[in-house]
Amino acid sequence: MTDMKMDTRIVLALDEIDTEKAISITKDLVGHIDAVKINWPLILTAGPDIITKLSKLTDVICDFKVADIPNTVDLIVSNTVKKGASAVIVHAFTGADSLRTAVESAGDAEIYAVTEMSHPGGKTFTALHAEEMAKIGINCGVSGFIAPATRPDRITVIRTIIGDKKILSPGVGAQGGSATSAIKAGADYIIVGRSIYKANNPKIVADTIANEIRNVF
Ligand code: NUP
Repeated sequence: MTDMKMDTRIVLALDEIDTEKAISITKDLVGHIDAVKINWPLILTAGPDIITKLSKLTDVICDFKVADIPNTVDLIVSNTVKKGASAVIVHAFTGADSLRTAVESAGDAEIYAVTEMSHPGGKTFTALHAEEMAKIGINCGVSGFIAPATRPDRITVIRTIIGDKKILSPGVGAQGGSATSAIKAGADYIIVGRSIYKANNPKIVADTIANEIRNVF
């Protein structure tokens, strides 16, 4: 993949499950976001060909949080990339063999590994091992990491471990995190879902967040 755009630094979490709406929101937001991230809800309603459709409009990150043995990881990642995904999100707790397989199977596409999840439950297990997961991700050659905008101090910790690899931070808006705090803490991109796709005017919300981010630099 050619490197993902870094213009607005917004990745839209497109968990809208009405297929037509999902496509029209994406069309409307091209130029106002850098990529869309899709997750199981939209795949389950629209079918996996939605990856290909959306990939004609923008970069598509498939948030499949793959967590499996290497053979299954290979089957999932390679077929997701074949459909047109630019990047796939995987869990890191599966260990080095599964992570390495994800990176190899992705080819030119990118793999982003989850360090610590953004919801309160993310503190129970993932937060305790986030630094180790970041280190193992680096050793296995992942391109970036998912770290929580809801706990910006944790983004800063992950940044010290991963150097200039990417950090994408979910949890802005609906989960209470702020775009400015996440970017200031060291995130490269913020991932925003409901606050944008459920808004009456998604473009205005996206542009407001993009301006907020521009003011940080
Ligand atoms: O730790 C994570 N937190 C999180 O919210 C890892 C994720 N991948 N996500 C995803 O980001 C979540 O599944 C959803 O698709 C998006 C956040 O959406 P929203 O809370 O902005 O609506």
